Amino acid sequence: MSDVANRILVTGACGQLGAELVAALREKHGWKNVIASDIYPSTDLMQKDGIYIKLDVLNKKKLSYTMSHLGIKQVYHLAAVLSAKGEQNPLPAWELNMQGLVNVLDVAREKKIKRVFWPSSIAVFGPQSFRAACTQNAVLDPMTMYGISKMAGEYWCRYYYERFGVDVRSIRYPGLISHAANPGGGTTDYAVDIFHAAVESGQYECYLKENTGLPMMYMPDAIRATMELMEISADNLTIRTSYNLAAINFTPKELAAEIGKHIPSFKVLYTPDGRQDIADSWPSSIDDRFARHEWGWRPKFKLGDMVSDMLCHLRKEVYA
Ligand code: AKB
Repeated sequence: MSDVANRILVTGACGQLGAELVAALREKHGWKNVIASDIYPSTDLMQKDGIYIKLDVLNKKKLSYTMSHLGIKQVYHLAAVLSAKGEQNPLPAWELNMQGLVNVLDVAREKKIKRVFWPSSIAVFGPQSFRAACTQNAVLDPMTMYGISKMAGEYWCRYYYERFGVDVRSIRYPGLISHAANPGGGTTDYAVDIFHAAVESGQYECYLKENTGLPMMYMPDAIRATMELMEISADNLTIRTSYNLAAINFTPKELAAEIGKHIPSFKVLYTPDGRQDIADSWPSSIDDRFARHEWGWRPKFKLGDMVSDMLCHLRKEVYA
């Protein structure tokens, strides 16, 4: 495949998933072929390993021009507002999450883009879905604007695939944990914040109750899953809404205990806030058998591996 045939655009590249996905895609496809974009002005940091452009996905004209001008063949459309932030301002969250996706899908149709990736979330589930081992085809019952936009987005993706043949692929991510980039505005963010607090101050005030179990995943697994899904032949795939994906399930108490094995004096105080209601509406674990059967998905990181690796990286940064 020529360089141009591989040219990729990543929207929302400055977010938690984007920052690491851009690096992994550049490693695989070459720095010239992966264009990072977000709404922020360019900085040296964003440009240091490749091309960065300021791009608002709500500006369809500029999106369309960018795709033609740069010869884009694949898009990873990550720009979105997450669950907790979306509840503070539901209408702008709907606008970005929904219109942004529709713009990307429609430009992909016009420009005959080869493949599109779009992240969905466990937030599509809710009180009427299964609480444990929530299945692929469980009822979708989102309680947040973020979840509503992800549910609607899944059907937009399937519509563009069925109606126009746009090869769009999607994963319902659980909470993502990473040492390289911070999440912003999610309900599962505590599972990242807790590590920074453990290393920096030895104590953490958690906004969820200690026994709130949620599905989570370490970023290297999430990146690998994303790239595996985008590389598999379309013939293997039967789900054109979004694939359930699972790795590790734990409560704040279990995570704190695992961190305590490395930092015995670590203390956590539990003071639940509005995010508790969101967490309570989500499943505590996910059944991902379709991803396993259709594209061979297997997570590598268990709770203990993830905690050791996170602490090792964060300690290096703090004591560098
Ligand atoms: C959030 O908490 O909003 C996200 C998600 C589960 O999609 N991390």
